[in-house]
Amino acid sequence: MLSLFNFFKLKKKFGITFLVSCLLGACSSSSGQLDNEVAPVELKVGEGQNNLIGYYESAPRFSWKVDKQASSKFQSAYQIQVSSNFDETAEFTADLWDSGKVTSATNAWVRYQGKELVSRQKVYWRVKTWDESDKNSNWSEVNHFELGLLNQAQWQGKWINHPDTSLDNNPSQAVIATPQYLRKEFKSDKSVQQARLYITAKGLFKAYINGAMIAPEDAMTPGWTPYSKRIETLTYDVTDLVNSGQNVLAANLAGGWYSGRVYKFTEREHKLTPQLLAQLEISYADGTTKRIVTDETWLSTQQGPIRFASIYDGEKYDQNYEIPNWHTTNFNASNWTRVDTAKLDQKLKLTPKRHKPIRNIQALKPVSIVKHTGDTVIFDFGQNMVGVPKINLPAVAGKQIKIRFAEALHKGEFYTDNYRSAVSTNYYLPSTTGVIEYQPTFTYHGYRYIEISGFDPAAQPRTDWAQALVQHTDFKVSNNFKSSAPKLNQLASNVKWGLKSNFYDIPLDCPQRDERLGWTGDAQVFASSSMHVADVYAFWAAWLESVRDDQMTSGGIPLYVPFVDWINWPSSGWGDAATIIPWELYMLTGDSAILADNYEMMQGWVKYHQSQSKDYVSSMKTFGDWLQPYPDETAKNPNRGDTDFNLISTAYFARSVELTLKTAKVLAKEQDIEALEALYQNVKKAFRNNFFNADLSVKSGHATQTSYLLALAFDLFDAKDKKNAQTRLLGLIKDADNHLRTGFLGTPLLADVLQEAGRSDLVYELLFKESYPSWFYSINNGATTTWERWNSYSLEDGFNPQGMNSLNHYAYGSIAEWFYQGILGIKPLTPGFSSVLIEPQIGTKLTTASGFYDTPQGQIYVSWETKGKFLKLVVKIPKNTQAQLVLPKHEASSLTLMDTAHTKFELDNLQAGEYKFSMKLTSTAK
Ligand code: RAM
Repeated sequence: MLSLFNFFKLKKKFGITFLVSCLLGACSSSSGQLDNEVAPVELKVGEGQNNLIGYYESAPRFSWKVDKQASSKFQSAYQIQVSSNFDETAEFTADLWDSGKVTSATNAWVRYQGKELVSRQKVYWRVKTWDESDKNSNWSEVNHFELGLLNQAQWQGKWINHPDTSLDNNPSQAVIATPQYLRKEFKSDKSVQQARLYITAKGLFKAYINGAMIAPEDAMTPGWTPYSKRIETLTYDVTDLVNSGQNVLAANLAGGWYSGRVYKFTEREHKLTPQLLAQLEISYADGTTKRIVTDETWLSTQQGPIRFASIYDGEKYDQNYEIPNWHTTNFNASNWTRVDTAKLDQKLKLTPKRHKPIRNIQALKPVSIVKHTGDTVIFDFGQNMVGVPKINLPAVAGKQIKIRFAEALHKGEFYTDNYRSAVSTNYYLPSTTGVIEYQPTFTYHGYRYIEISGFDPAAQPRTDWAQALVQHTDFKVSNNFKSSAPKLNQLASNVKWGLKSNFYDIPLDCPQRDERLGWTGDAQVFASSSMHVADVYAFWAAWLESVRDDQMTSGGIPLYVPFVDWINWPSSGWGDAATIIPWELYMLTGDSAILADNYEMMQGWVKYHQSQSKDYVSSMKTFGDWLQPYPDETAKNPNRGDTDFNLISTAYFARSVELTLKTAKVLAKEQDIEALEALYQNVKKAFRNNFFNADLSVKSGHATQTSYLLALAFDLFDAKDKKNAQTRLLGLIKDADNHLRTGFLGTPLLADVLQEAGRSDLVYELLFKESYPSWFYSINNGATTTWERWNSYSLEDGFNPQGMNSLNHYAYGSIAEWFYQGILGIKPLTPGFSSVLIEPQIGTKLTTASGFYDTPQGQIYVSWETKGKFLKLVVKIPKNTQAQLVLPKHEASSLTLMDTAHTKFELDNLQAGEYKFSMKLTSTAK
């Protein structure tokens, strides 16, 4: 048999590949014949959507995958065809675009180049590919999407609201905070072919046609964008809801983020008028159309059962105010009031929602009843999470039911201090005695426990009285990491719950207290980890559009986006989200559109950095290494940690310039490259000389782990200084008894920097530390999510007395990236993982680890198991991917692949297939 080594030496890319893989036992075709019947699969548009209506992009990007079943390994060409109609029985006609055969291995983010697509347009597309031997596949199945209303010009209606809430009528804040009920009757006599509802609100809406709630699982639509600049619109297929004859289009409307308390952080007031905008378009079989829009003919009332709604404070529901059938034709609305209207503001962009809305994703049952006294009961859901409760329990007429929330109990007591001023309480006033069912509509809560009081005291509480409807932006969360260590698995779960809890239309810092804002720093440190755990590319791309909307003319990026008037100065490490997130998304997806869309913002942020610096040293204001443990308590604001602020700001200045430079190169912005390159070198030099002495000791302030982590992670020292910097960092960790001493900015850098220094063993040690400050410390104290502080809570001492103390903050979940890129060792070598490095970090703390990462080409799977010094490793590579495998140090003679002994491997060109290795390690911990 030819040795594997010789096969790999044959560098001719295609042709030989198939043979090599068969030898490795990984080929799928037993006959050795290439099977080209298999068509491309998983067709997606934009950032990963399929078969959707209300799409936002007029020049979409197309992505697909080579099917696992295909016997080929690589794609060598593709052809995309796009049509304006589709009939399964007829030939596919590519009347919009036919790319023709394009020689390219690219299988993702291919930009549409056909005829202009317009609002409402239906688009059908399919793709076929050619493999390494130029054999073509079948055509894929046809995927379709339909565009939403792309701009204001297509909106015929007006904003409407109950007149009492119009600012001209000087409404009280209570009036503004009272949800509105809106309705419009209309006739539809002909046979309906299709009906679409385009709808949005300044505030939050829930829509109905003929009494049927549209998309009952959607929550808090349209979501949160910088409302004065851009509001997202939803498109619903309501074809089946329109009746022949009389119909009613109706909606509830509340202030939400638009006019609720979030608007003015420090004030409770509801100050702006919530308004609805809707357009129902019915197409009839005879080719005619009908349009129902929000206008002065709509009727309204504020005398409905939802008496009050606020994101922070909760909802009040009064059954006495229920209006049976208000959203059906079986209703007399003669005492309702005509709405006020307002014309569309041409400067306000109305754009189709870019990603799926928040939805009720799962329902949790209480795991126990913690306490029951009289008419009060506390349920424990066993998991800190976000959403609304759904209650079903016996009530007594006139006796108010109160529902409170808490993230934790302390010594059996319900703890709400850390919600600060957020009242986060729901009230339900029953009008009749009997079982009531209720779930709030226009608020949400971050909690693990609920306390319900005021139920029928004669009844014995049961766990089926309450469910927790878990809400987050609808995306897939993967179950993709497992190890032999239960606490590590718990940490992986905590990170996921932290993500689910705070990816609530936008990335929030926390979901429970009177804050819940899109803090840019938190987002910056967690974005990459989140991409490993969930399908959140669309989520991030959409939020970045809001960041662009909110960028200041100075180039400054607000501390949180959407911006609300509270703290108004840009911070280094926070505003750098503008450069770091686009770049990281690009590395993980390979989609250069995310760079093109954000390049101007990146440049603006670099300019802002420049404006805050002198001689390339930045003195931009900063929150510093936020919440670093054991800070110098004598400092002005110990929450900002001990690392020199200018050191931090200059390090981020360099980082942002570097990423903008890299982006300029990818986008071939030749005119910018030279200046950015020069700027980068100057900032780097200034960083080295201003903050570090010749021997690399820190010049001023404290020498912290983070000062060296920033320098090493951002590659700000010359090669000759690197070793010394690593030694100093290791020394500081040792001085801390091998504990981390890092806050929000330093923590996400730890694992990579230590791995690069050859000290993955130390990453494991930090990861497995049980004592404060560490991840497992929180788990030992009952954490089911990641906390804001390393010491937010302890079983013994209870809550950290600091006011700012959330038990559901995702920032420290940034460590999760290392589960995939370190423990499993899956790292992109090229943007989008078409070329990938697999270098698992085997550690003695674990005996098994397994998981996967979903790349645009398919799933990369790694699993390993140690028994003493023996290691078994399984690697699965998807199609159209080339992997470079770096094995841990092992005895050469012990190595087997597919149970066959081999002495020599060249593993830098593994291609699609499954590979099983075993070996005897020379040392078990790297
Ligand atoms: C807190 C937020 C956030 C952090 C800022 C600096 O109020 O919760 O996590 O980024 O402060």
